[in-house]
Amino acid sequence: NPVNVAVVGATGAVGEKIIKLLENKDFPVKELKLLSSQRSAGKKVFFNNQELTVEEAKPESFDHIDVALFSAGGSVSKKLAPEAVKRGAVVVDNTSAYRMAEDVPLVVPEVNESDIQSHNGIIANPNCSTIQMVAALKPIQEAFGLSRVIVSTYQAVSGAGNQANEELSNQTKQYLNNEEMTSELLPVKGDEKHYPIAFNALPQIDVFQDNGYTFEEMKMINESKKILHAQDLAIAATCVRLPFFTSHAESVYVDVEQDGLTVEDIWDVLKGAEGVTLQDDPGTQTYPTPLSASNQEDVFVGRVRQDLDHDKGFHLWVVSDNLIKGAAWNTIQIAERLITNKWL
Ligand code: 11C
Repeated sequence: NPVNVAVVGATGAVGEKIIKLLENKDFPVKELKLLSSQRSAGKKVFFNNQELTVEEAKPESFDHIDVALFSAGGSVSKKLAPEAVKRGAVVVDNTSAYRMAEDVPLVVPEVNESDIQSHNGIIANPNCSTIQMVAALKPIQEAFGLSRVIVSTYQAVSGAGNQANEELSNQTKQYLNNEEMTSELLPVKGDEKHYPIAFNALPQIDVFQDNGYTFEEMKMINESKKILHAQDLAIAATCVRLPFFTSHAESVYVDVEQDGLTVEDIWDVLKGAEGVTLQDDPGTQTYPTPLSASNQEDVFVGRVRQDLDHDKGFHLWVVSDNLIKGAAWNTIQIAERLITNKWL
């Protein structure tokens, strides 16, 4: 049965993708309500050839809403998600506001779909760099066991939003015109220092924590353990921003528990995994890149190699569109499964 859907953050980088996917995937929408901050209210957006006006998100906006998809930042979710739940909606939240809360399932449907059913009104969508990594890790964990993961990321600028994309465009032009680059946003809006991203690499995504890791790195660590139901998994992350617009890439090292495996064994389980596409053939220079993965729904894996010094160690290259599988598509998948499994 069609449901009433609200999109909160409808004019943001992720909100725009969510609206496109609701349309392209024939999601069973009875009525669609587009919500935003006061600043963006009044904007017009087309949905199924119908012009809709974006409204300012308020508690009353959620009256009669069945499913509310939030991606307007943590503070908006903290304030309004409980209001939506109070009014009978189920919230799929794309921010970090509720991810680590014990009574909130954190879900990548290909990995832990059944966790959805224990929701109390809110289901959290993981961080983009976490989603693609656990999608690739799950089939390996299930088949062979996992004891350790070390990941280094190569992340797209769009993870920091539309304004960050503009900053990269402007700085690129400035650099090529021999002008001084203006840096006002990256690595983190509101942090003390800003560095150019164009022609650069920034080893800081989100703010530093007391332990010397960034919040993005700790998100990858803590969220992965929760999604994989693996509190004892040893896992470390280094997150780096690079100057391209879309799709995150990750170099992932894993230690498996089972002895005697080969690259073919890892290939076999990845080939059969839902939502994962293996693109791995050194002979034909076949591997995924941020450009080839952009605008696709899957998580792409290539460059699978056995560690040269450690038989149980394997290296993988994992790439996916950070705004699609990393955000909008994962959100829509959660909402779809809420409906098809009657878990609303
Ligand atoms: C980035 N991963 O690339 C971040 C964006 O917790 O949902 C996603 C932030 C989040 O900057």
